[in-house]
Amino acid sequence: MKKPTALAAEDKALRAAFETAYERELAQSSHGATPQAALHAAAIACRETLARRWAQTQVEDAARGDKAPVRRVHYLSMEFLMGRALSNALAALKLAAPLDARLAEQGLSLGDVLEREPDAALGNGGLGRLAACFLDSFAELELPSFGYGLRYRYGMFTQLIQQGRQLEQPDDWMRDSPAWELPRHDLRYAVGFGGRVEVDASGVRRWMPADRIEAQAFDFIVPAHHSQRVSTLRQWQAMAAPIEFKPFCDGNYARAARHQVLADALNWVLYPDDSTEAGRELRLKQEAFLVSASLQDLVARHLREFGSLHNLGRTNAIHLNDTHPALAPAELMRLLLDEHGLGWDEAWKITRQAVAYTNHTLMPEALETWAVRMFENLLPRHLEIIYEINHRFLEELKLRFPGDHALAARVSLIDEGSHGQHGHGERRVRMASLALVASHRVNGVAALHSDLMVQTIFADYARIWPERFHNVTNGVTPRRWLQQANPALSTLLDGRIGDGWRKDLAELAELKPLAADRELGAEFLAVKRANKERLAAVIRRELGVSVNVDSLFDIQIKRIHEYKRQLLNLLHVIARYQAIRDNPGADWVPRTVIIAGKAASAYQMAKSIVRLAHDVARVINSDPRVGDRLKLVFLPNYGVTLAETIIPAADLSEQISTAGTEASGTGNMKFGMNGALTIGTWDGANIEMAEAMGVENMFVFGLRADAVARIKQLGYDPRLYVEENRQLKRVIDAIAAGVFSNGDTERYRSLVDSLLQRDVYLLMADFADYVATQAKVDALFADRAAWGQRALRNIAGMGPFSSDRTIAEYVDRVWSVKSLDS
Ligand code: NBG
Repeated sequence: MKKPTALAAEDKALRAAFETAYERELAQSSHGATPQAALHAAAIACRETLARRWAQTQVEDAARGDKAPVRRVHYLSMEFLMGRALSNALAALKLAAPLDARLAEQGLSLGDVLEREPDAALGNGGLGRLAACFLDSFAELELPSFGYGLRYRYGMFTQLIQQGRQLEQPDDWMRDSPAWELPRHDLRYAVGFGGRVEVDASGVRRWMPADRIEAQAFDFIVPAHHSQRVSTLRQWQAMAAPIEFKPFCDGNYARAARHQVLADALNWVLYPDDSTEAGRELRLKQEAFLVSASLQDLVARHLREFGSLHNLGRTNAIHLNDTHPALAPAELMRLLLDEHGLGWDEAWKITRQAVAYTNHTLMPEALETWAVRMFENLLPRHLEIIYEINHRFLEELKLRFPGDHALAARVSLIDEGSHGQHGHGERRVRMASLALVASHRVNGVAALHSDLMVQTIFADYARIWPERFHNVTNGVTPRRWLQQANPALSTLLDGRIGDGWRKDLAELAELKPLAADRELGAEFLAVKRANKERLAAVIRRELGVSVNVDSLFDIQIKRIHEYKRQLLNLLHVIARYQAIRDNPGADWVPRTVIIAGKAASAYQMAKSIVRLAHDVARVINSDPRVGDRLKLVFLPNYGVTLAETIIPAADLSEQISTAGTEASGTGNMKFGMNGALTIGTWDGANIEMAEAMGVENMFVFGLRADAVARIKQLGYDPRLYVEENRQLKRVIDAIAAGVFSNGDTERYRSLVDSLLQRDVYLLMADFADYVATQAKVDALFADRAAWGQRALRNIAGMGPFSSDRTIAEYVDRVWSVKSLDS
């Protein structure tokens, strides 16, 4: 802890920095400044302190030497979904109150200023947001670390809704973003593409790339909240070689600017999907660019600190966030062999010590593979190295499993193309296999997912190296998702159990004996109601729909995907709508169903679900017979910032994926710690949440993963469920008959057909139990005190779901030096 005088001094320094930011960087007086200018000035002022803390952190980390028990972590991720930065910085630096006061003198409000900051949405969903939560915990746990990513010019697309349909627009987030980053002009590395491999007289192989693009580092600093430590997000920017002068003089500008275009493309866009061939090549280039620049940076730092590479694997961890950066082991081998002259065995030993891999989904299409042909064109030396790794791996396998050619074909780093999802007889490099072969540890992100991972997609590898596989359940940072998103609840908690939970979330357990306290229950419900009012105002502003804040706020927010079953949610809404119309006089518990999420631009079924949500909403919300007994709203352009408003206002959290499909979920945790009850399947981290809070405190429904597998094996016929259930049949018939599409019976034909004929995610099988469980939700909600008590029990059980606990486990099981010897 700092002494109060030191704090006051820093505080004063920051106020002064705020003033000088106006003068020197914005060249204006603070008098009459706009909220936009104040945002920039505040960011610059914070950045000054953050930069000082960054330098100090590096000094401390470098002083640890090579006897430190924990290695420096290099977290490689194609995605970081950071959201806004100012409110987090102000909270960490304890500057919100002074800045608020200072802004008031200018006639500005802090809230207004914060609202101007665009989200840094450099990620698609859970995987990217997890990486951002991890950076927060890296700082909080004082872990020597670097997050490495790409500095995308355009983030996750902006979702517009036009006549109920999703339209994608570029997300030009940098335009109004304040200057958080520190450009590192001295940190530049050349990354090669294409060309050929030459062998010199002594047999040394050397890659002669056709193109070289420079990567320059831009650092974004993430502060700890309980110390002066920071963590770093280092993002790479491709810098073009100078224009080609000759073509320029000849008037051939396109030719002269060739390098510029090549470099720019690398940073253009975060891929929402990889469904086009052109996109795939660029995507592989982006991955190679991230991996190469990051590892060159690591090696350079290591040599600066130790002068030799032999201890690189014992002092550095390289963590692969899913398969996207799986090229890393090949690139590290290349650097060690070709650039630094190590022999194969030593280089491989170092690589295996350093690399670890987290898998984030069982969806087989997410395991990237690249056509050998494309690989050869872009990364010929890496392909050679991958062949050699594979050769040695398969030789070893022959000794252990003699004669098992089928096993060898299945686990080989090269898919020979005779079968497999891409077919066409084309040979492909299996990136997940490369990650598995090269890693000393591999983990899934929740207990069920880690089990299924070794039983299904990685079963062969788990048989070869059972000791490599383990589980680390996800978590989220309570600083952003509870403290900042829900200040009123945080204050309430502080008053009852002290503020230690902000550092150690396990302290939430102290709430358990207080859960039955009626006064606390009432105060909790009052906080919830105020948060619902805030969300209701957003809904009114965005959609012009008024919702009843005393209705049950039933919320599903996440990427739109068939396995997440937003469609099951809609089927329940339609069933409820039909029941209300049948019997408007019954004692309905009023509900507001809120959905938000983006569909991948090429994912037609997901887009159709978005459209159905809008069609159903239009019909229900304008039906006078329904009134506020039921409303459905779809909030556009879901992202981190919108989530920060939605989650604290939730009564009910929908976590309804088909059991065995959602690797973990992290939204489920954010809702739980904000006192929403969960209706969920026995899937992902829902299971561990239920166990932590007591399963009687969650609304669990649906088939379990083993039953899902069994039904599929026996031959699942969704039509049987529809024929048997009149309520379900009526819902499906209404969609098919065009009740929600102005009589258009074509609009949802393929959606209905897919439900009736395949229903891959078993909506029909789970519908009845889902609806019955929703009735239990209604019954509890009608008893306000009982609901409040249940919500408090949920919060009390959320202690284990802090990303601080997750990172402590990674340190213990993966990143500590001792993990190398076990
Ligand atoms: C997602 C899973 C989630 C999980 C996050 C973080 C991908 C590929 N996977 O269930 O779908 O919570 O990763 O681990 O985004």
